[in-house]
Amino acid sequence: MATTFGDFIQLLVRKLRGDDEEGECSIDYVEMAVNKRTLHMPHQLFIGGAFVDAEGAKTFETINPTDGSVICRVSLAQVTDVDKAVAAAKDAFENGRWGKISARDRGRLLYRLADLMEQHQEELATIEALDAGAVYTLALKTHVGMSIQTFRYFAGWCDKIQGSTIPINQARPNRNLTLTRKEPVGVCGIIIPWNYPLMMLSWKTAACLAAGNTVVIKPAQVTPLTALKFAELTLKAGIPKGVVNVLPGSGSLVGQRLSDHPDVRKIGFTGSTEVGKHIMKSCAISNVKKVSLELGGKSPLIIFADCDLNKAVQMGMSSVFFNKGENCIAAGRLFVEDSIHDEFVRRVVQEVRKMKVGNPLDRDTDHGPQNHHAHLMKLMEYCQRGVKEGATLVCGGNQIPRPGFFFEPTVFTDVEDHMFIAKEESFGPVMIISRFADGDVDACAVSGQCHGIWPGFWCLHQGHQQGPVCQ
Ligand code: TAP
Repeated sequence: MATTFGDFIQLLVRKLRGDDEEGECSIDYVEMAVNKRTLHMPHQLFIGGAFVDAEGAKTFETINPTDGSVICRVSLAQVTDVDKAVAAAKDAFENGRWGKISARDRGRLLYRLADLMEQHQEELATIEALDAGAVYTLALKTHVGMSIQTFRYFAGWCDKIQGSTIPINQARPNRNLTLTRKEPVGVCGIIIPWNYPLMMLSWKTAACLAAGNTVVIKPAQVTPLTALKFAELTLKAGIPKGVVNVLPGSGSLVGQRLSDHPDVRKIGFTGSTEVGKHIMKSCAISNVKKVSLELGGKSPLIIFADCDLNKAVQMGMSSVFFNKGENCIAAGRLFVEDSIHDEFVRRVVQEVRKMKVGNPLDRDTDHGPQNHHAHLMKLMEYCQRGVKEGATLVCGGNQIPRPGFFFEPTVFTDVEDHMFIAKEESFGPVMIISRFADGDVDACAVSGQCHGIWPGFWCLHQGHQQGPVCQ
Protein backbone atom coordinates (compact mmCIF):
# COMPACT_ATOMS: atom_id res chain seq x y z
CA MET A 1 0.00 0.00 0.00
CA ALA A 2 1.34 3.47 -0.90
CA THR A 3 1.49 5.55 2.26
CA THR A 4 2.00 9.01 0.74
CA PHE A 5 0.05 10.76 -2.00
CA GLY A 6 3.15 10.89 -4.23
CA ASP A 7 3.74 7.16 -3.87
CA PHE A 8 0.08 6.51 -4.51
CA ILE A 9 0.17 8.47 -7.79
CA GLN A 10 3.32 6.65 -8.89
CA LEU A 11 1.71 3.30 -8.11
CA LEU A 12 -1.46 4.27 -9.95
CA VAL A 13 0.43 5.40 -13.05
CA ARG A 14 2.50 2.21 -13.09
CA LYS A 15 -0.62 0.08 -12.72
CA LEU A 16 -2.42 1.96 -15.50
CA ARG A 17 0.60 1.50 -17.75
CA GLY A 18 0.51 -2.21 -16.94
CA ASP A 19 4.00 -2.13 -15.41
CA ASP A 20 5.04 -4.24 -12.44
CA GLU A 21 2.42 -6.81 -13.22
CA GLU A 22 3.62 -9.69 -11.12
CA GLY A 23 1.99 -12.71 -12.65
CA GLU A 24 -0.32 -14.69 -10.50
CA CYS A 25 -1.04 -18.25 -11.31
CA SER A 26 -1.84 -21.33 -9.33
CA ILE A 27 0.97 -23.83 -9.60
CA ASP A 28 0.71 -27.47 -8.73
CA TYR A 29 4.25 -27.97 -7.42
CA VAL A 30 6.06 -31.22 -6.84
CA GLU A 31 7.69 -30.62 -3.46
CA MET A 32 10.82 -32.42 -2.42
CA ALA A 33 13.22 -31.97 0.48
CA VAL A 34 16.74 -32.19 -0.97
CA ASN A 35 20.07 -30.52 -0.25
CA LYS A 36 18.77 -29.01 3.02
CA ARG A 37 15.96 -27.13 1.25
CA THR A 38 12.48 -27.76 -0.03
CA LEU A 39 12.25 -27.69 -3.81
CA HIS A 40 9.07 -26.41 -5.43
CA MET A 41 9.05 -27.80 -8.93
CA PRO A 42 6.35 -27.08 -11.52
CA HIS A 43 5.74 -30.17 -13.64
CA GLN A 44 3.12 -29.10 -16.21
CA LEU A 45 3.41 -27.41 -19.59
CA PHE A 46 3.68 -23.62 -19.46
CA ILE A 47 1.44 -22.04 -22.11
CA GLY A 48 0.15 -18.47 -22.23
CA GLY A 49 1.27 -17.74 -18.67
CA ALA A 50 -0.39 -20.79 -17.07
CA PHE A 51 0.78 -24.23 -16.03
CA VAL A 52 -1.51 -26.71 -17.75
CA ASP A 53 -1.78 -30.42 -18.44
CA ALA A 54 -0.84 -31.76 -21.84
CA GLU A 55 -3.48 -32.84 -24.33
CA GLY A 56 -4.94 -36.12 -23.08
CA ALA A 57 -3.19 -35.53 -19.71
CA LYS A 58 -0.15 -37.36 -21.09
CA THR A 59 2.88 -37.50 -18.78
CA PHE A 60 6.32 -39.09 -18.55
CA GLU A 61 8.75 -39.87 -15.75
CA THR A 62 11.83 -37.77 -15.22
CA ILE A 63 14.65 -39.77 -13.65
CA ASN A 64 17.35 -38.92 -11.11
CA PRO A 65 20.61 -40.20 -12.68
CA THR A 66 22.28 -40.51 -9.27
CA ASP A 67 20.16 -43.51 -8.29
CA GLY A 68 17.78 -44.16 -11.19
CA SER A 69 14.73 -43.20 -9.11
CA VAL A 70 11.73 -41.31 -10.50
CA ILE A 71 11.80 -37.64 -9.47
CA CYS A 72 8.26 -36.94 -10.64
CA ARG A 73 5.92 -37.19 -13.61
CA VAL A 74 6.00 -34.30 -16.08
CA SER A 75 3.39 -33.33 -18.67
CA LEU A 76 4.28 -34.60 -22.12
CA ALA A 77 3.42 -32.06 -24.82
CA GLN A 78 1.56 -33.18 -27.95
CA VAL A 79 1.31 -31.54 -31.36
CA THR A 80 -1.88 -29.70 -30.36
CA ASP A 81 -0.03 -28.27 -27.35
CA VAL A 82 2.64 -26.91 -29.68
CA ASP A 83 -0.06 -25.24 -31.72
CA LYS A 84 -1.58 -23.69 -28.58
CA ALA A 85 1.81 -22.44 -27.37
CA VAL A 86 2.72 -20.96 -30.76
CA ALA A 87 -0.70 -19.25 -30.91
CA ALA A 88 -0.14 -17.79 -27.43
CA ALA A 89 3.35 -16.58 -28.40
CA LYS A 90 2.05 -15.08 -31.63
CA ASP A 91 -0.77 -13.28 -29.85
CA ALA A 92 1.63 -11.97 -27.19
CA PHE A 93 3.91 -10.72 -29.94
CA GLU A 94 1.28 -9.10 -32.13
CA ASN A 95 -1.31 -7.88 -29.65
CA GLY A 96 0.13 -8.07 -26.15
CA ARG A 97 1.85 -5.62 -23.83
CA TRP A 98 5.30 -7.01 -24.80
CA GLY A 99 5.23 -5.31 -28.18
CA LYS A 100 4.10 -2.02 -26.70
CA ILE A 101 6.46 -1.48 -23.80
CA SER A 102 9.63 0.46 -24.41
CA ALA A 103 12.95 -1.29 -24.92
CA ARG A 104 14.09 0.10 -21.57
CA ASP A 105 11.12 -1.44 -19.78
CA ARG A 106 11.84 -4.73 -21.52
CA GLY A 107 15.35 -4.52 -20.16
CA ARG A 108 13.99 -3.80 -16.68
CA LEU A 109 11.90 -7.00 -16.82
CA LEU A 110 14.92 -9.06 -17.89
CA TYR A 111 17.02 -7.57 -15.07
CA ARG A 112 14.25 -8.48 -12.68
CA LEU A 113 14.18 -12.02 -14.06
CA ALA A 114 17.96 -12.29 -13.54
CA ASP A 115 17.54 -11.08 -9.95
CA LEU A 116 14.84 -13.69 -9.34
CA MET A 117 17.05 -16.40 -10.81
CA GLU A 118 19.76 -15.28 -8.43
CA GLN A 119 17.37 -15.41 -5.48
CA HIS A 120 16.51 -18.97 -6.52
CA GLN A 121 20.02 -20.02 -7.54
CA GLU A 122 20.42 -22.71 -4.88
CA GLU A 123 17.06 -24.19 -5.77
CA LEU A 124 17.85 -24.10 -9.52
CA ALA A 125 21.29 -25.67 -8.98
CA THR A 126 19.79 -28.37 -6.79
CA ILE A 127 17.19 -29.18 -9.46
CA GLU A 128 19.98 -29.33 -12.07
CA ALA A 129 21.89 -31.76 -9.83
CA LEU A 130 18.78 -33.86 -9.32
CA ASP A 131 17.56 -33.96 -12.92
CA ALA A 132 20.82 -33.76 -14.92
CA GLY A 133 23.37 -35.14 -12.44
CA ALA A 134 25.27 -31.85 -12.54
CA VAL A 135 27.73 -31.50 -9.67
CA TYR A 136 26.01 -28.98 -7.39
CA THR A 137 29.00 -26.69 -6.82
CA LEU A 138 29.62 -26.52 -10.57
CA ALA A 139 25.93 -26.06 -11.32
CA LEU A 140 25.78 -23.11 -8.95
CA LYS A 141 28.70 -21.40 -10.68
CA THR A 142 28.27 -22.51 -14.26
CA HIS A 143 24.85 -23.90 -15.16
CA VAL A 144 22.98 -21.35 -13.06
CA GLY A 145 25.57 -18.61 -12.48
CA MET A 146 26.26 -18.17 -16.17
CA SER A 147 22.55 -18.23 -16.95
CA ILE A 148 21.99 -15.31 -14.58
CA GLN A 149 24.89 -13.41 -16.12
CA THR A 150 23.53 -14.08 -19.59
CA PHE A 151 20.19 -12.51 -18.70
CA ARG A 152 21.94 -9.49 -17.16
CA TYR A 153 24.10 -9.10 -20.23
CA PHE A 154 21.20 -9.21 -22.65
CA ALA A 155 19.01 -7.02 -20.44
CA GLY A 156 21.61 -4.32 -21.03
CA TRP A 157 21.30 -4.75 -24.79
CA CYS A 158 17.54 -4.12 -24.96
CA ASP A 159 17.79 -0.35 -25.39
CA LYS A 160 20.94 -0.43 -27.48
CA ILE A 161 19.60 -2.20 -30.53
CA GLN A 162 19.73 0.50 -33.16
CA GLY A 163 19.61 0.81 -36.88
CA SER A 164 21.80 3.15 -38.87
CA THR A 165 21.53 5.82 -41.50
CA ILE A 166 23.42 5.00 -44.66
CA PRO A 167 25.02 7.70 -46.80
CA ILE A 168 23.93 7.29 -50.42
CA ASN A 169 23.70 9.51 -53.43
CA GLN A 170 22.11 12.81 -52.43
CA ALA A 171 21.45 13.86 -56.01
CA ARG A 172 18.24 15.74 -56.70
CA PRO A 173 15.35 15.44 -57.21
CA ASN A 174 14.84 12.70 -54.59
CA ARG A 175 17.37 13.55 -51.88
CA ASN A 176 17.22 9.91 -50.81
CA LEU A 177 17.39 8.92 -47.17
CA THR A 178 18.30 5.31 -46.40
CA LEU A 179 18.08 3.87 -42.94
CA THR A 180 17.83 0.47 -41.29
CA ARG A 181 15.53 -0.39 -38.46
CA LYS A 182 16.02 -3.59 -36.47
CA GLU A 183 12.84 -5.38 -35.59
CA PRO A 184 12.06 -8.63 -33.78
CA VAL A 185 11.13 -11.52 -36.05
CA GLY A 186 8.23 -12.85 -33.96
CA VAL A 187 7.80 -16.30 -32.46
CA CYS A 188 11.08 -18.18 -31.94
CA GLY A 189 11.25 -21.93 -31.30
CA ILE A 190 14.06 -22.92 -28.96
CA ILE A 191 15.20 -26.55 -28.91
CA ILE A 192 17.85 -27.44 -26.39
CA PRO A 193 19.94 -30.43 -25.30
CA TRP A 194 20.41 -32.01 -21.90
CA ASN A 195 24.02 -31.24 -21.00
CA TYR A 196 23.49 -27.71 -19.62
CA PRO A 197 19.69 -27.55 -19.50
CA LEU A 198 19.31 -24.07 -17.98
CA MET A 199 22.37 -22.49 -19.55
CA MET A 200 21.52 -23.60 -23.10
CA LEU A 201 18.00 -22.29 -22.57
CA SER A 202 19.35 -18.97 -21.27
CA TRP A 203 21.85 -18.38 -24.07
CA LYS A 204 19.08 -18.57 -26.61
CA THR A 205 16.09 -17.20 -24.73
CA ALA A 206 17.81 -14.10 -23.30
CA ALA A 207 18.92 -12.91 -26.74
CA CYS A 208 15.48 -13.57 -28.29
CA LEU A 209 13.65 -11.72 -25.53
CA ALA A 210 16.08 -8.80 -25.50
CA ALA A 211 15.31 -8.24 -29.17
CA GLY A 212 11.55 -8.25 -28.42
CA ASN A 213 10.61 -11.70 -29.69
CA THR A 214 8.43 -14.27 -27.98
CA VAL A 215 9.54 -17.87 -27.45
CA VAL A 216 8.37 -21.46 -27.29
CA ILE A 217 11.02 -23.54 -25.56
CA LYS A 218 11.42 -27.29 -25.88
CA PRO A 219 13.80 -28.62 -23.23
CA ALA A 220 15.39 -32.03 -23.73
CA GLN A 221 12.89 -34.61 -22.59
CA VAL A 222 15.36 -36.10 -20.10
CA THR A 223 15.95 -32.76 -18.29
CA PRO A 224 12.76 -30.68 -18.19
CA LEU A 225 12.71 -29.39 -14.61
CA THR A 226 14.88 -26.26 -14.59
CA ALA A 227 13.11 -25.01 -17.72
CA LEU A 228 9.77 -25.26 -15.89
CA LYS A 229 11.16 -23.52 -12.81
CA PHE A 230 12.48 -20.81 -15.14
CA ALA A 231 8.97 -20.45 -16.58
CA GLU A 232 7.62 -19.80 -13.09
CA LEU A 233 10.24 -17.10 -12.53
CA THR A 234 9.33 -15.31 -15.77
CA LEU A 235 5.81 -15.07 -14.42
CA LYS A 236 7.05 -13.69 -11.10
CA ALA A 237 9.24 -11.19 -12.95
CA GLY A 238 6.14 -9.79 -14.66
CA ILE A 239 7.04 -10.90 -18.16
CA PRO A 240 3.69 -10.77 -19.94
CA LYS A 241 1.73 -13.94 -20.51
CA GLY A 242 2.50 -15.80 -23.72
CA VAL A 243 5.97 -14.26 -24.14
CA VAL A 244 7.61 -17.40 -22.73
CA ASN A 245 6.14 -20.87 -23.20
CA VAL A 246 7.78 -24.15 -22.19
CA LEU A 247 6.87 -27.56 -23.62
CA PRO A 248 8.58 -30.67 -22.27
CA GLY A 249 8.18 -33.42 -24.83
CA SER A 250 9.94 -35.44 -27.47
CA GLY A 251 12.08 -34.01 -30.23
CA SER A 252 10.44 -36.01 -32.96
CA LEU A 253 7.02 -34.60 -32.01
CA VAL A 254 7.39 -31.22 -30.29
CA GLY A 255 10.72 -30.18 -31.81
CA GLN A 256 9.61 -31.32 -35.24
CA ARG A 257 6.30 -29.43 -35.05
CA LEU A 258 8.13 -26.27 -34.01
CA SER A 259 10.48 -26.62 -36.99
CA ASP A 260 7.53 -27.19 -39.33
CA HIS A 261 5.17 -24.58 -37.86
CA PRO A 262 4.20 -21.79 -40.26
CA ASP A 263 3.88 -19.21 -37.47
CA VAL A 264 7.32 -19.86 -36.02
CA ARG A 265 9.75 -17.42 -37.64
CA LYS A 266 13.02 -18.68 -36.27
CA ILE A 267 14.48 -21.83 -34.69
CA GLY A 268 17.45 -21.80 -32.32
CA PHE A 269 18.83 -25.31 -31.85
CA THR A 270 21.69 -26.90 -29.93
CA GLY A 271 22.25 -30.60 -30.28
CA SER A 272 23.62 -33.24 -32.58
CA THR A 273 24.76 -32.54 -36.13
CA GLU A 274 22.39 -35.17 -37.48
CA VAL A 275 19.27 -33.60 -35.95
CA GLY A 276 20.57 -30.11 -36.82
CA LYS A 277 20.70 -30.99 -40.51
CA HIS A 278 17.19 -32.36 -40.34
CA ILE A 279 15.89 -29.21 -38.61
CA MET A 280 17.54 -26.97 -41.19
CA LYS A 281 15.72 -28.87 -43.91
CA SER A 282 12.36 -28.63 -42.10
CA CYS A 283 12.85 -24.89 -41.57
CA ALA A 284 13.54 -24.41 -45.26
CA ILE A 285 10.62 -26.50 -46.47
CA SER A 286 8.01 -25.06 -44.08
CA ASN A 287 8.34 -21.27 -44.36
CA VAL A 288 12.04 -20.62 -44.96
CA LYS A 289 12.49 -19.81 -41.28
CA LYS A 290 15.68 -18.39 -39.98
CA VAL A 291 17.67 -21.03 -38.12
CA SER A 292 20.77 -21.04 -35.96
CA LEU A 293 22.46 -24.32 -35.13
CA GLU A 294 25.07 -25.14 -32.51
CA LEU A 295 26.13 -28.69 -33.29
CA GLY A 296 28.68 -31.31 -32.35
CA GLY A 297 32.43 -30.90 -32.25
CA LYS A 298 35.70 -32.79 -31.81
CA SER A 299 38.17 -30.13 -30.70
CA PRO A 300 41.80 -31.19 -30.52
CA LEU A 301 44.42 -30.18 -27.94
CA ILE A 302 48.10 -30.42 -28.96
CA ILE A 303 50.74 -30.81 -26.25
CA PHE A 304 54.38 -30.23 -27.18
CA ALA A 305 57.42 -31.48 -25.26
CA ASP A 306 58.50 -28.02 -24.11
CA CYS A 307 55.22 -27.26 -22.33
CA ASP A 308 54.77 -26.82 -18.59
CA LEU A 309 53.75 -30.43 -17.97
CA ASN A 310 51.83 -29.74 -14.77
CA LYS A 311 49.77 -27.14 -16.56
CA ALA A 312 49.28 -29.40 -19.56
CA VAL A 313 47.99 -32.23 -17.36
CA GLN A 314 45.67 -29.85 -15.55
CA MET A 315 44.35 -28.41 -18.82
CA GLY A 316 44.01 -31.85 -20.37
CA MET A 317 42.01 -33.05 -17.37
CA SER A 318 39.62 -30.12 -17.27
CA SER A 319 39.19 -29.97 -21.03
CA VAL A 320 38.01 -33.59 -21.05
CA PHE A 321 36.35 -34.25 -17.69
CA PHE A 322 34.59 -30.92 -17.04
CA ASN A 323 30.87 -31.52 -16.47
CA LYS A 324 31.41 -35.31 -16.81
CA GLY A 325 32.63 -34.75 -20.36
CA GLU A 326 29.11 -33.68 -21.38
CA ASN A 327 30.53 -30.58 -22.91
CA CYS A 328 30.43 -29.35 -26.48
CA ILE A 329 33.80 -27.60 -26.12
CA ALA A 330 35.51 -30.63 -24.60
CA ALA A 331 38.88 -31.61 -26.06
CA GLY A 332 37.76 -34.54 -28.16
CA ARG A 333 41.33 -35.59 -28.98
CA LEU A 334 44.72 -34.96 -27.41
CA PHE A 335 47.96 -35.08 -29.40
CA VAL A 336 51.05 -35.48 -27.22
CA GLU A 337 54.65 -35.24 -28.43
CA ASP A 338 56.47 -38.56 -28.22
CA SER A 339 59.13 -37.70 -25.64
CA ILE A 340 56.63 -36.61 -22.98
CA HIS A 341 53.80 -38.91 -23.97
CA ASP A 342 54.37 -41.66 -21.39
CA GLU A 343 54.96 -39.24 -18.53
CA PHE A 344 51.87 -37.23 -19.53
CA VAL A 345 49.72 -40.38 -19.54
CA ARG A 346 51.19 -41.52 -16.20
CA ARG A 347 50.32 -38.21 -14.56
CA VAL A 348 46.85 -38.08 -16.10
CA VAL A 349 46.04 -41.55 -14.79
CA GLN A 350 47.32 -40.50 -11.36
CA GLU A 351 44.95 -37.50 -11.44
CA VAL A 352 42.04 -39.59 -12.70
CA ARG A 353 42.49 -41.94 -9.73
CA LYS A 354 42.18 -38.96 -7.37
CA MET A 355 38.84 -37.84 -8.83
CA LYS A 356 36.01 -38.22 -6.34
CA VAL A 357 33.10 -39.86 -8.11
CA GLY A 358 29.81 -39.68 -6.24
CA ASN A 359 26.57 -37.95 -5.39
CA PRO A 360 26.53 -34.62 -7.26
CA LEU A 361 25.02 -32.94 -4.20
CA ASP A 362 28.05 -33.77 -2.01
CA ARG A 363 30.35 -30.78 -1.84
CA ASP A 364 33.55 -32.79 -2.43
CA THR A 365 32.31 -34.64 -5.52
CA ASP A 366 34.29 -34.02 -8.73
CA HIS A 367 32.40 -36.32 -11.03
CA GLY A 368 28.69 -37.12 -10.95
CA PRO A 369 26.54 -39.58 -12.88
CA GLN A 370 26.12 -39.34 -16.63
CA ASN A 371 23.01 -37.46 -17.63
CA HIS A 372 20.71 -40.37 -18.48
CA HIS A 373 20.69 -44.10 -19.06
CA ALA A 374 20.76 -44.08 -22.88
CA HIS A 375 23.81 -41.85 -22.80
CA LEU A 376 25.57 -44.21 -20.40
CA MET A 377 24.86 -47.10 -22.79
CA LYS A 378 26.26 -45.08 -25.72
CA LEU A 379 29.46 -44.42 -23.77
CA MET A 380 29.90 -48.14 -23.07
CA GLU A 381 29.50 -48.93 -26.76
CA TYR A 382 31.89 -46.13 -27.69
CA CYS A 383 34.62 -47.55 -25.47
CA GLN A 384 34.02 -51.13 -26.61
CA ARG A 385 34.46 -49.94 -30.19
CA GLY A 386 37.74 -48.21 -29.26
CA VAL A 387 39.08 -51.44 -27.78
CA LYS A 388 37.90 -53.47 -30.77
CA GLU A 389 39.65 -51.17 -33.20
CA GLY A 390 42.94 -51.59 -31.33
CA ALA A 391 43.26 -48.50 -29.12
CA THR A 392 44.80 -49.12 -25.68
CA LEU A 393 42.35 -48.72 -22.81
CA VAL A 394 44.58 -47.38 -20.04
CA CYS A 395 41.86 -46.94 -17.44
CA GLY A 396 38.08 -46.83 -17.13
CA GLY A 397 35.73 -47.84 -19.93
CA ASN A 398 33.01 -49.30 -17.73
CA GLN A 399 29.90 -48.45 -15.78
CA ILE A 400 30.65 -48.05 -12.08
CA PRO A 401 28.92 -50.82 -10.09
CA ARG A 402 26.60 -48.69 -7.98
CA PRO A 403 23.04 -47.47 -8.47
CA GLY A 404 22.56 -44.73 -11.04
CA PHE A 405 24.32 -43.95 -14.31
CA PHE A 406 27.96 -43.59 -13.25
CA PHE A 407 30.72 -44.13 -15.78
CA GLU A 408 34.42 -44.44 -15.02
CA PRO A 409 36.61 -41.55 -16.17
CA THR A 410 38.40 -43.19 -19.09
CA VAL A 411 41.75 -42.81 -20.89
CA PHE A 412 42.64 -44.29 -24.29
CA THR A 413 46.09 -44.17 -25.88
CA ASP A 414 47.49 -45.39 -29.22
CA VAL A 415 44.50 -43.88 -30.97
CA GLU A 416 44.92 -43.72 -34.74
CA ASP A 417 43.19 -41.38 -37.15
CA HIS A 418 41.07 -44.03 -38.84
CA MET A 419 39.47 -45.21 -35.57
CA PHE A 420 35.88 -44.39 -34.68
CA ILE A 421 36.91 -42.85 -31.34
CA ALA A 422 39.39 -40.58 -33.14
CA LYS A 423 36.65 -39.21 -35.35
CA GLU A 424 33.46 -39.22 -33.27
CA GLU A 425 32.58 -37.22 -30.19
CA SER A 426 31.93 -39.28 -27.05
CA PHE A 427 30.25 -36.43 -25.15
CA GLY A 428 31.43 -38.21 -22.02
CA PRO A 429 34.47 -38.53 -19.73
CA VAL A 430 36.74 -40.20 -22.27
CA MET A 431 40.27 -38.92 -22.98
CA ILE A 432 41.50 -39.90 -26.43
CA ILE A 433 45.29 -39.63 -26.77
CA SER A 434 47.43 -39.96 -29.89
CA ARG A 435 51.19 -39.43 -29.99
CA PHE A 436 53.20 -37.59 -32.61
CA ALA A 437 56.90 -37.75 -33.45
CA ASP A 438 59.35 -35.50 -31.61
CA GLY A 439 60.29 -32.32 -33.36
CA ASP A 440 57.26 -32.27 -35.60
CA VAL A 441 56.62 -28.70 -34.52
CA ASP A 442 56.41 -27.58 -38.13
CA ALA A 443 53.04 -29.27 -38.25
CA CYS A 444 51.81 -26.34 -36.23
CA ALA A 445 53.48 -23.52 -38.07
CA VAL A 446 54.08 -20.27 -36.20
CA SER A 447 54.08 -18.56 -39.55
CA GLY A 448 50.51 -19.64 -40.10
CA GLN A 449 51.65 -22.02 -42.81
CA CYS A 450 50.15 -25.34 -42.00
CA HIS A 451 51.41 -28.58 -43.47
CA GLY A 452 47.83 -29.62 -43.66
CA ILE A 453 48.18 -32.22 -40.93
CA TRP A 454 46.26 -30.42 -38.20
CA PRO A 455 44.33 -27.52 -39.66
CA GLY A 456 42.61 -25.29 -37.15
CA PHE A 457 44.06 -26.92 -34.04
CA TRP A 458 44.77 -25.38 -30.67
CA CYS A 459 48.34 -25.53 -29.52
CA LEU A 460 50.23 -25.81 -26.22
CA HIS A 461 53.68 -25.26 -27.71
CA GLN A 462 55.39 -22.59 -25.61
CA GLY A 463 56.83 -20.72 -28.55
CA HIS A 464 53.41 -20.35 -30.10
CA GLN A 465 50.52 -18.13 -29.24
CA GLN A 466 47.85 -20.18 -27.51
CA GLY A 467 45.11 -20.26 -30.01
CA PRO A 468 44.19 -21.61 -33.38
CA VAL A 469 47.49 -20.99 -35.15
CA CYS A 470 47.04 -22.99 -38.31
CA GLN A 471 44.90 -22.06 -41.25
P1 TAP B 1 19.95 -34.29 -30.07
O1 TAP B 1 19.49 -35.68 -30.11
O2 TAP B 1 20.24 -33.60 -31.34
O3 TAP B 1 18.84 -33.48 -29.24
C1 TAP B 1 18.86 -32.10 -29.04
C2 TAP B 1 17.44 -31.59 -28.94
O4 TAP B 1 16.80 -31.76 -30.19
C3 TAP B 1 16.60 -32.34 -27.92
O5 TAP B 1 15.73 -31.44 -27.29
C4 TAP B 1 15.85 -33.34 -28.79
O6 TAP B 1 14.66 -33.81 -28.23
C5 TAP B 1 15.57 -32.47 -30.00
N1 TAP B 1 15.23 -33.21 -31.23
C6 TAP B 1 15.46 -34.51 -31.53
N2 TAP B 1 14.94 -34.80 -32.74
C7 TAP B 1 14.36 -33.67 -33.21
C8 TAP B 1 13.67 -33.34 -34.41
N3 TAP B 1 13.43 -34.23 -35.37
N4 TAP B 1 13.22 -32.08 -34.56
C9 TAP B 1 13.45 -31.15 -33.62
N5 TAP B 1 14.08 -31.41 -32.46
C10 TAP B 1 14.55 -32.66 -32.26
O7 TAP B 1 21.25 -34.14 -29.21
P2 TAP B 1 21.48 -34.65 -27.75
O8 TAP B 1 21.74 -36.10 -27.77
O9 TAP B 1 20.40 -34.19 -26.88
O10 TAP B 1 22.80 -33.84 -27.39
C11 TAP B 1 24.03 -34.36 -27.59
C12 TAP B 1 24.69 -33.78 -28.81
O11 TAP B 1 24.48 -32.39 -28.94
C13 TAP B 1 26.16 -33.96 -28.58
O12 TAP B 1 26.60 -35.08 -29.29
C14 TAP B 1 26.77 -32.68 -29.05
O13 TAP B 1 27.40 -32.92 -30.27
C15 TAP B 1 25.66 -31.72 -29.27
N6 TAP B 1 25.76 -30.53 -28.42
C16 TAP B 1 26.34 -29.44 -28.93
C17 TAP B 1 26.44 -28.30 -28.18
C18 TAP B 1 27.03 -27.07 -28.80
S1 TAP B 1 27.07 -25.72 -27.94
N7 TAP B 1 27.51 -27.07 -29.98
C19 TAP B 1 25.95 -28.27 -26.88
C20 TAP B 1 25.37 -29.40 -26.38
C21 TAP B 1 25.25 -30.52 -27.18
P3 TAP B 1 14.61 -35.08 -27.21
O14 TAP B 1 14.17 -34.48 -25.94
O15 TAP B 1 13.60 -36.03 -27.75
O16 TAP B 1 15.98 -35.67 -27.17
